[in-house]
Amino acid sequence: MRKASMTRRTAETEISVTLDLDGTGAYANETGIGFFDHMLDQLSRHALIDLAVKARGDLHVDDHHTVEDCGIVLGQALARALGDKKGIRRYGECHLPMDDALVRAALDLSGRPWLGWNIDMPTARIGGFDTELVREFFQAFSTHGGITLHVDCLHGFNSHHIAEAAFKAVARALRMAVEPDPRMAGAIPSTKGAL
Ligand SMILES: [Mn+2]
Repeated sequence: MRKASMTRRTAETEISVTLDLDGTGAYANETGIGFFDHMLDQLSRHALIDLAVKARGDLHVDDHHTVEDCGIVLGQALARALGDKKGIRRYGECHLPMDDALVRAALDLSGRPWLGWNIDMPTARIGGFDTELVREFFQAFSTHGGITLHVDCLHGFNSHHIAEAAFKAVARALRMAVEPDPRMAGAIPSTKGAL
């Protein structure tokens, strides 16, 4: 059962995440930040991971703590649901076009956190959403999920499209990486014998 539920409470945020890696892409994300919910919905739908993120954060300060902490808990939940990673593909990649935007994501469920981030947002905001929080989210997610993650924007001039293409690209790469590989026959996909 590749599922996990996690809750994290600090003075700044209270976040709960429930996910099922073998889901259908059903989602119920309520963070209090409309654009961020829209991005989490994309992550779920295009990774085919069932996902419910519930957050109550200090949005009167700004969205930063809530977005970052959702990345932390989502990463932790992913790592827990993956368990020993037996029989998975481990690597995933995707070139994701969305109108003017073309974003490439490549990832390794290595247990070694790394974020290579090559995205310049043309605007500081998407509606009321601070565009630099997209990177903050993936930094927290890759760190706490133990993911080597590279995300590069190859083209694009619309911030909404670039951000959404980034979430969808990571989602598709994640779908590939967490998928059981029948040829692995339940083995851990590493010559070290552990990931
Ligand atoms: Mn959109």
